[in-house]
Amino acid sequence: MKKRLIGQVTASFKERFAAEPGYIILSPGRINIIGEHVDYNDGFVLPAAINKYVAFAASQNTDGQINLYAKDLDESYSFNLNDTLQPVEQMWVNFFLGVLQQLKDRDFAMTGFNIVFSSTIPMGSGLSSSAAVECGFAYALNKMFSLKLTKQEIALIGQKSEHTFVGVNCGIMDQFASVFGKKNQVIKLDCNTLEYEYHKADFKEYALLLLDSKVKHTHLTSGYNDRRNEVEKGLAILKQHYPEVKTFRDLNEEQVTAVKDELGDVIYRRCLFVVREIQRVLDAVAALEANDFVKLGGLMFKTHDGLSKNYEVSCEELDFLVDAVREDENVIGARMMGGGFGGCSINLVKKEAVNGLIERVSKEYKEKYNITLKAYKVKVAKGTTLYKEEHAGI
Ligand code: GAF
Repeated sequence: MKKRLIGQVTASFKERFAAEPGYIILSPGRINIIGEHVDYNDGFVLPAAINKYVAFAASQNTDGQINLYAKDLDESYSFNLNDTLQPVEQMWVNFFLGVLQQLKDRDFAMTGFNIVFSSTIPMGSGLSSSAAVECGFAYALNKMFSLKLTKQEIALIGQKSEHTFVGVNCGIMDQFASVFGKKNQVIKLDCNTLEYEYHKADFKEYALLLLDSKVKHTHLTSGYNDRRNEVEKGLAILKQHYPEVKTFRDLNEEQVTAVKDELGDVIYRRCLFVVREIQRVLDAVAALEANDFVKLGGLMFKTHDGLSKNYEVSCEELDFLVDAVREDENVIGARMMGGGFGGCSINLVKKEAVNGLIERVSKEYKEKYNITLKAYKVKVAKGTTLYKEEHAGI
């Protein structure tokens, strides 16, 4: 699949620009085992890059033009390097413009370039296709123009570009996972300090399975930014009561509950979720290290319930998908994954039961919602990489 994707962007690049691409870059989507909506709350997360990618074929040019071609959409966009950049209507273009603006702000020397890209990451499914585009593009520019950006800078540029040109105040998890992903390793990331460590993504007799509700979200129209505002308000109130507190990780459940009346029901429940979820990630890492997958799975179910009832970022279809596996003896953990309001659930399933489970849940889902479920058996893969480099001689 990876080879096919690369073959396709290469052929498309040659057809469009009558030359071999100088660079081929692969930038992966991500899963997250646990730690949802806590990256922007200074918590810990446990994501990993997966074997679904955005592939870029790229080369510098000499005429100062920037030519982008979205192969999957058959849409192109061209402009001059010296043009003033502003968000445009074609959303995919904004991922590129945002990154470029970040580099312009840093006064990096660049020339024009040509890019063709194509993706196997389903869009709007909570697998971070947008972060993969941002980071893959920043990575491509880094290589083409020898900008000497570190991996962390690439991730931060991706995040900032999402804030400024896409309008989603996302945390750092998606970009970090896409860039820092390692084969068969999950990343425990401290979103406050950006310190990270890898843990083996070996779930022994269990497989990771994603079930795509096919309910599409865009974080802009969803409540993502609203949630950020709510928890910010909550933290400000909590800090007045506990002056020693700097971030949510300094708080415990009892402290949050003691201020319940002042927080009000909604903000109280948001804050409660955050404090609990930060702790759950630490417990999950301990469970993973101890090969206690039943414990890990139990925490995933708890995360789902918190996201659904207290953080309110799930939706009926995702709740259905999680409930459909709750009592299944072959499934030890499941929850909605990513920003929410649609997208995928992530499931830990006995390897030999995966196909049967897909069949059963697909049937039930079709009956209930008349939607054809999609299932992805994902593997934990390497982060953004240069697949091929040939000096194009320009
Ligand atoms: C989205 C965001 F982009 C991430 O930063 C993160 O907040 C996630 O939702 C929820 O955990 O993917």
